[in-house]
Amino acid sequence: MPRTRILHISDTHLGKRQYGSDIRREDFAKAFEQAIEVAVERDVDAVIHTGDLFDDPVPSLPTVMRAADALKPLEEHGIPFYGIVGNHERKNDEQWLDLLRRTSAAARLGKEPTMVGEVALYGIDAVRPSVWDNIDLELEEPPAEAAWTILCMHELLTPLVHGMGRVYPASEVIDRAGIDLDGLALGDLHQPASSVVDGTDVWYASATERGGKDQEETGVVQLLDIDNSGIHRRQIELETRPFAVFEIAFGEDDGATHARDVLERHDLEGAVAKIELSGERAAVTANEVTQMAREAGAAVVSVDDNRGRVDLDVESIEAMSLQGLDGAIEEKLADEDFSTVALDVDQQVRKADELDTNVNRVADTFAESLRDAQREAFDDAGPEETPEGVESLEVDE
Ligand SMILES: [Mn+2]
Repeated sequence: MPRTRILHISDTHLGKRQYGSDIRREDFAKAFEQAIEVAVERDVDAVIHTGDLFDDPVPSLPTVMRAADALKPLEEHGIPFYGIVGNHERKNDEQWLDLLRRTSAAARLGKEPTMVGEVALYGIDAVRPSVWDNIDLELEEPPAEAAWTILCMHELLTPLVHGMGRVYPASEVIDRAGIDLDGLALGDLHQPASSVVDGTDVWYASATERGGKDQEETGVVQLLDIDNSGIHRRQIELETRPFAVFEIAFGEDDGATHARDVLERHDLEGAVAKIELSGERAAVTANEVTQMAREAGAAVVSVDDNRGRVDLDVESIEAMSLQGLDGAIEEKLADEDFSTVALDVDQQVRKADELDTNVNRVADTFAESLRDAQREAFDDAGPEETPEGVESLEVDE
């Protein structure tokens, strides 16, 4: 078969004003533009984007226009851009990707194959957790000329991801797809990861920019080189803004001088400075630290002031039987008229032992459930909606 090259990018989160910063919004746009440049320079046969093109279900007009502009070089070079819809940008009916599709800048992948050379590409948009068990994931058979098959999804799957809220086994996806899958190209995890599951190559592309201080391996894209011998993947790094993530611990007598000393030990020039203040409440404010970091050259500064936190008396809580504690909470909850979403959030917070390590992820999931519930209640739910009609709101086939 002829060689086919596909650039896999994901989680570009266009429009994200990280830490409330316009500079960061610009960084996210630039990372996407760089990824497109890579596609043009390497003259790939297609680009696949596995979701969260936009950070928000309602991106601003300038953000949408910037995305359309960024895609122009692909059009000029005849390189198709194929996408699926991620959980961040998902709307109930038409998607932003549909708008870009109308300008012929982009196309959506679906359960029917899209051929690039002899590679059959498929895509399934991010699935709402509430319909995961029942949704049809079965793909159409590939045509006879297809030598390889790749499915694009935006989900957190084991064994590549653990303990991050709702995760599903990759083996289940491969099984439910119902065809012989050679590759499962994934988005949603903001770091690269790969594995082989039941003979299928499974991998995450990573985000193109760093979405949080704990995402250390972002800013990369994956170049897929597909020939007779299989799907070969090469990671290409983008140039992204450096992060300086550190803590300033204050003792009782520490003040501005101490803060300055710690700041001096880090290279902040042009960086995103993500600083945690810990220890004693001292005679220097978070604002002053922000100012100092700016003076030291940081382009973007975000300070978490965690000084003077009172630790919970764990022993006295443990002394109360946990069973009794849960029982007491259930009793109180039963007295209140909470929505199912609220109760679901409560349940998950109380039973999640992974909360400590993945607060952001869990918060993300909650934000998503809340948004979904909000939309079901107020938005463009449409006439076909029934009380259990979540399925009717599901993405296009
Ligand atoms: Mn994402």
